[in-house]
Amino acid sequence: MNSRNRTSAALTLAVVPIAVVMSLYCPDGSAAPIILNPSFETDTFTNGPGGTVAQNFAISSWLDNSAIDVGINPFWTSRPTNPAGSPHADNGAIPDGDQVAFLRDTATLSQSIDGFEVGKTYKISYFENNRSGTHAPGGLKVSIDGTVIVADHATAAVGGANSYRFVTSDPFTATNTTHALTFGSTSGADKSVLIDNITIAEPGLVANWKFDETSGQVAVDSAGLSNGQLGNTAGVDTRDPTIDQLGKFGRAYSFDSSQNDLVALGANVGNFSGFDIGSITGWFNTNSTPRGALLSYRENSTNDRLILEMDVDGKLRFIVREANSNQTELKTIATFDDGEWHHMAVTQDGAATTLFVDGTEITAFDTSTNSGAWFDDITSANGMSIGWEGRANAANVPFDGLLDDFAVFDVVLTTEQLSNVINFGAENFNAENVNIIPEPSTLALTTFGLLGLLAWRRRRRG
Ligand SMILES: [Ca+2]
Ligand SMILES: [Ca+2]
Ligand SMILES: [Ca+2]
Repeated sequence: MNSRNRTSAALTLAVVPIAVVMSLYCPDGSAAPIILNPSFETDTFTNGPGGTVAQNFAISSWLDNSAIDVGINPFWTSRPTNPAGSPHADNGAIPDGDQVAFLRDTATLSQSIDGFEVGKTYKISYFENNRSGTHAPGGLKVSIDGTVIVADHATAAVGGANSYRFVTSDPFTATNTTHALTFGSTSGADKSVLIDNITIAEPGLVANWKFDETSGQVAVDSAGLSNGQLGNTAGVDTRDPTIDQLGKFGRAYSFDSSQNDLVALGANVGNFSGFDIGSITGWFNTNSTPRGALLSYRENSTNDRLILEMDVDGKLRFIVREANSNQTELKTIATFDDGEWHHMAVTQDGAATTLFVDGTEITAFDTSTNSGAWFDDITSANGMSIGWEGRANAANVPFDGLLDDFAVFDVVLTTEQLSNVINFGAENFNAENVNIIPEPSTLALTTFGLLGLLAWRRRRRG
């Protein structure tokens, strides 16, 4: 090896440590306040109908204003195998774990939550339902330090084994590091409201599938509640994507179109159905192009859908189709089936859709119908997946290649936020302190300089 070749080898080596150091130095961007016992799973009540201190004891980490009108259902003779009774939570599928909390008449349930960052904006999400029959509808409001963030509203029973309703609060700005979150039932007269699975988040990032798993069957949503399932079943099956692949950030999933690989998200449709603005982002890498869906949100029995896909000609396409008509269809002229990582982003501000590839706004299209349609325009949506389309008349539309760091936002990303998503990952979209990260060029010089010094020493020794 002559000295010129040695130099280029060192330069190639220098690239690898940069990626490693970058991931170590990436700011988290989410100093998260923590809600304790958020799903009411800590305690096991054995006395019915499940009230707190009059029948059992206080709910761990929560304060209430009543010994009997607040509690947990079901109560048990032997948890989790033998519920002795569940008179309050008498309908609906429990959203998370085995138990929910109930509030009756005009009860309150509060927790002082620590870890807020002053000046930063947050929102609360939770699931709600109501006792059935004459006990419905109840009323419920949610407040932070007395300021209402979910207005007083009726809480009808969902009935049967239906899902509880997913509720997201108005955003609020922290004025202290600690704030009191209070749920209050408002209807009185033996109306029981049911709540479960309370989460707190900075508004913006609704779902983030980082595809960093190295085992299991769950594509974890690290930002929200929309965990996905690998393949067609909860067990190992032929449609599971191959996980633990080298990704753009950490690991990635590899999708085999010949097996119709997918991440199934159908159980989470309700977490997206209300959005009329927002953004979708993700990385893809393909060099084999059957027509392949990146993200599909749809009505299974029709062709109505919101979809991001690679078309047969290697061009990226975004469609919102409702009432059997393409409300929006943006298809690039450029092709992206070159076996390289590309970043795609779609934003929707309520009037029009904007498509970005690798951070650059696409302005020239093969097709450019642009109505401003979004998730909420797909009525009766009941299917969702990554890597596969799944609508009624599609020949499967399976994606072939690698996908990484998919995310859905309920805000229109600013130029700076999109830049953060591309450079630091979707979870860091709000990163403000990115300048603490060493500049890649500086790192490259430092690393190259170190390797060059080592090479020089080796040469000296040799
Ligand atoms: Ca629970
Ligand atoms: Ca599976
Ligand atoms: Ca990843």
